[in-house]
Amino acid sequence: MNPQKRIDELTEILNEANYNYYVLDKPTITDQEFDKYLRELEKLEIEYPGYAKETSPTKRVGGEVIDKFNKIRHRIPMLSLPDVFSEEEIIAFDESIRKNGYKPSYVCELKIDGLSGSFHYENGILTTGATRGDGSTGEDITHNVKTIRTLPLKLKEEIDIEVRGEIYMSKNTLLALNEEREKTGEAKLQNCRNAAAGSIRQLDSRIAAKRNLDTWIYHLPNPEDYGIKTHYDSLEFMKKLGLKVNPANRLAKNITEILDFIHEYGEKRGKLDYDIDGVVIKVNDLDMQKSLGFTAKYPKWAVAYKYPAKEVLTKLKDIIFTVGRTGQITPNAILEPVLVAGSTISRATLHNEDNILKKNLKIGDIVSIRKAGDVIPEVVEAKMERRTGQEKEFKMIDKCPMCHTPLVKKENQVDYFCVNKDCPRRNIESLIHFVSRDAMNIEGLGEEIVEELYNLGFIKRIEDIYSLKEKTKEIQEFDGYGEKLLGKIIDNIELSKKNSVEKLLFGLGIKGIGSKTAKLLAENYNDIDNLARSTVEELETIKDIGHILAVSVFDFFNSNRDLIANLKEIGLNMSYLGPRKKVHREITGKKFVITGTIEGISRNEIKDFIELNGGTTSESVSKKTDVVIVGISAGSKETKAKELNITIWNEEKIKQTMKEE
Ligand code: 0OW
Repeated sequence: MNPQKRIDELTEILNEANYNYYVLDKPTITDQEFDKYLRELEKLEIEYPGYAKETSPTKRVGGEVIDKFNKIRHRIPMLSLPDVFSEEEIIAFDESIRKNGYKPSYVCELKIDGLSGSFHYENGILTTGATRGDGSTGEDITHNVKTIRTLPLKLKEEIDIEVRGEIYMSKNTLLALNEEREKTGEAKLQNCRNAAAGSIRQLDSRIAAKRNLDTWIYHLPNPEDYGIKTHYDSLEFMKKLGLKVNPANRLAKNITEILDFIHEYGEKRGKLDYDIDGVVIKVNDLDMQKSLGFTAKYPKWAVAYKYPAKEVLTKLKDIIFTVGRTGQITPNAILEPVLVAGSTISRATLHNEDNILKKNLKIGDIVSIRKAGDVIPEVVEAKMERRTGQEKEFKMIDKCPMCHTPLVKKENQVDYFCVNKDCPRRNIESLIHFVSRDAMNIEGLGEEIVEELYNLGFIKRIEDIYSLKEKTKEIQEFDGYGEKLLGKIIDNIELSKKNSVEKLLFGLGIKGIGSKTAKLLAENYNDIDNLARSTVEELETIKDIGHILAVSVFDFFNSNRDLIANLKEIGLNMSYLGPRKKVHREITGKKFVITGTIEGISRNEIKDFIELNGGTTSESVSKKTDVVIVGISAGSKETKAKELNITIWNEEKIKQTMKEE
């Protein structure tokens, strides 16, 4: 018997059997036959390891253990979806498309509640699997993706393709896993989504292989490369390749059909063997998608309708106050623990005093809780009819719960603040923010550890984080700080020095600067010295940076020169390492008017491009106009531009400029 030939044969038989069993749910051979073939193949692969194929089904059981996740950049960003919660918002979405003169039909898809993944095939062979991450950079999870039995290791065609879909865990799998964990005394997995996320991020693929993960494939990032014209056709195309595409997907030619689909699955979803948290509505025509374009985060041609969250009742046991890094005081509800949409809730923010008074909440009330947007728990209202008279009135505190400084409430603002710059709580929160995932991302330095190291005096200010390594001996004297744990934290602290500068900018907690704006500043200034030297006026020319943010950045750098110098001295990277965004200086701060049509580029695309580069557009030509972009059949605006001696850009100039990314 020729072992290579037999190995190829068995691989083919078993992969085909897997496809029929897991993807089509139509088994073609019995489990016994499958096991017999699998055992024969495993034996042959051990005897002739060189003959084992990349697509061997023996990879499904895992075996590869990695020590960390490598980063993978997505060639085409993996976007998220804007959430809508009502029929009116769906109608508004449809209108926003029709107002461009389009007559859209849609595809409705169940919104699978898992985590999105990108799957690359080369010559029909599965080569890479990655998480979405922040949309541009994800984590390499190939070793675990190969254990997902419904994701073919080999497509039915030998083509290069990237497909995207949701990795999820079925309800039945969660149940079975939790029964197992009950026996072994492990904590139960809260819900399918977290269970899937935790499983796919296992370093040991043998563990992932036991979690019976599943997928639904729902997106082809570059359909035009395969001559595909509609989203529905791209789904059919992927199905033909052997990928698992949800049979519930449905064309909808108008709002009524969209709403019918939403109502139908609002009823059916409890019976599905997987969690859905809504319905995804996508424009079907791909040319229409292309001309509608994107915002920085979302496509303009799709929305996710979210089913209303379920409400549950529980007892409001107490109201406690936390102090944020800005000093903001937040009242929090301490609740009798209760299960809401798959997770146990025991706390919820009450936002501010006004919200509590408006809802007339009293300590001891029975309150209704729901998870807005399926993530943040919200206290909806007190059940007045459940009152016994034992409830306690709520009274706002007037001193900081940590340092007892009298609280300050600014004119017509709702929030109270602790204004003591040395308030321990504020410093601890600032340090927690600095090490957090979207900031310096120092894994292992969790909130409790930061708080404890602060209280033990090892960390008082940001710079102290970077001298912890010299204090390892002293810290180890305290229990809970074993050599291994501390070693990992120290390594991650050193690693954080290599972060791209936007993570430091966000970590510094500059008032009003979130992670997105921090990235914008990093892209535009490249390194922190340029940013520290910038004037308010110059900062204001950046799109989305208004006067208040410009002043906040300017003031921060003028009052934190020592901190920046110290961090530089310590060796933190101070420059932007992401993909360089070419800034078109000839656009920044200039006023444009577009007249006529530019072949192949929509007016919206030109407007977005100009605004992204710090320019503005208006409809009428005046002495204040800097440039008039003239397309085909331009009208009086071109004449006026010539009279006013205003710079004119023709079609070739604007196309050339937009190409220089
Ligand atoms: N969760 C889903 C789902 C879907 C993507 C591709 C273009 C824009 C979003 O079922 N059916 N279709 C898409 O289309 N995305 C989905 O999930 C998204 C991915 C990232 C955040 C959401 O989970």
